[in-house]
Amino acid sequence: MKEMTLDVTGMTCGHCKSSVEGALKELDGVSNVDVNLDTGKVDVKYDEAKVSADAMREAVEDQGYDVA
Ligand SMILES: [Cu+2]
Repeated sequence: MKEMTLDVTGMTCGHCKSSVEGALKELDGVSNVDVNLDTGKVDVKYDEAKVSADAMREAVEDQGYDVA
């Protein structure tokens, strides 16, 4: 299990938070998502054998947010 932090911009409210959380949790291999709205930091625990950092980035971008 690996951990990484995504820097997400454009999240402003609880709805944004749940969109991002939901999109990441839907990915096979992602086991935990922790979104901090104030900082835009999204901590993700994931299985690197099942999901790549790029796939997670894309999932967030598909929701309309930017990942640094
Ligand atoms: Cu929002």
